[in-house]
Amino acid sequence: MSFTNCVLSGVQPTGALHLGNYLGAIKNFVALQSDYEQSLYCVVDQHAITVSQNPEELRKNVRSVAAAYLAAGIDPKQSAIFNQSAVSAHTQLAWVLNCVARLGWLNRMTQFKEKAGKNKENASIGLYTYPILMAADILCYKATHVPVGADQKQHLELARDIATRFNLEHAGYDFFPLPEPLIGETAMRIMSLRDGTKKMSKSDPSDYARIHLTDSDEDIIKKFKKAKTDGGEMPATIEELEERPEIKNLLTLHAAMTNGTLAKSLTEFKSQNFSTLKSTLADITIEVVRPFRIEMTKVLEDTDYIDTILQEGAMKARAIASPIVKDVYDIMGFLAFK
Ligand code: AQP
Repeated sequence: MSFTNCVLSGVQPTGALHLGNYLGAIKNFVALQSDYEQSLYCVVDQHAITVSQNPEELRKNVRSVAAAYLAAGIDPKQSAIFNQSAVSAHTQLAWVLNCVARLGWLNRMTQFKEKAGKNKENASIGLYTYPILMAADILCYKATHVPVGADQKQHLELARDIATRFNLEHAGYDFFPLPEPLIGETAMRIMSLRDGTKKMSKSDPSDYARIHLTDSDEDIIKKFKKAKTDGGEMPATIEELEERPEIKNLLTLHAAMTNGTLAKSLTEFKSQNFSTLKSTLADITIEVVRPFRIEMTKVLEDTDYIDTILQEGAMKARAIASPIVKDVYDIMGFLAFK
């Protein structure tokens, strides 16, 4: 079973989700689910273990991401919601793709360099080969479209390179479609509230760097009050924003949450001071986060319900991926016995 158009994406269960995850990815997941023949939203628990995880925390975080999907409005009847490790096709295909991809391609991945930092020798091999597993996540469903934040664009390009090489050198025809990234224009990269040059991230040690999707109204107000700005005046032009990363980030957040543009937000706040921008942002964010928080708290009370959704999602996903992986194995020359 394959589809003319199929959307797939995933979120790592590595901690409490933040506004960057929502505006850069999950918000689009909801909008896209009715536009595609099939939509698959995965909790990528196997990606999570590329860095050390506490098993109890991991189990909790998997349910928490599933609850976030549901709270955001992903409909489990329309979309498959599942955890990656429950569908063995991902890792089965990943091995084949490991042998298709070239070392030079992987060496160019900037996220590994950022995440491994100076201690590269001590990083897990999983962290290095993560983009291959990500290619398998997409290709094992022959997914055609992948909504992601800008940080994942390079990995998507790698998935396309791997698919192209497999098609040319192994299948001899367009077996895999080349997946298209769907990157929102405004919220493609939300930055830390403490440092406008760093991505807003779950693993940032400072809670003040991000707004969690479960933050209380008071926390949101406090975090925006403390958000870093610079000593200057509000910039007058978009060009000036390039040298002012913290202000650009606050205006980007405003644009993303009001469904506007950076230029429109800049015009609105051009003659205002930073504290007006921050308090307006806090009010808007509260309106976005509050309903989400209420719904997520409700969903999380019923873990049996979440587990049922994940099990049913995995069954749907397996039914799509198993025949595709079977075909790949056949193309590679593996003998299959009943
Ligand atoms: N700051 C961001 N701005 C826009 N989009 C973002 N995404 C993540 N951060 C931002 C998008 O959210 C989706 C899920 O991301 P992920 O959890 O799978 O991995 P990540 O990109 O590594 O996110 P984090 O928060 O930085 O997690 P940690 O700290 O665990 O590495 C992706 O589509 C991503 O683009």
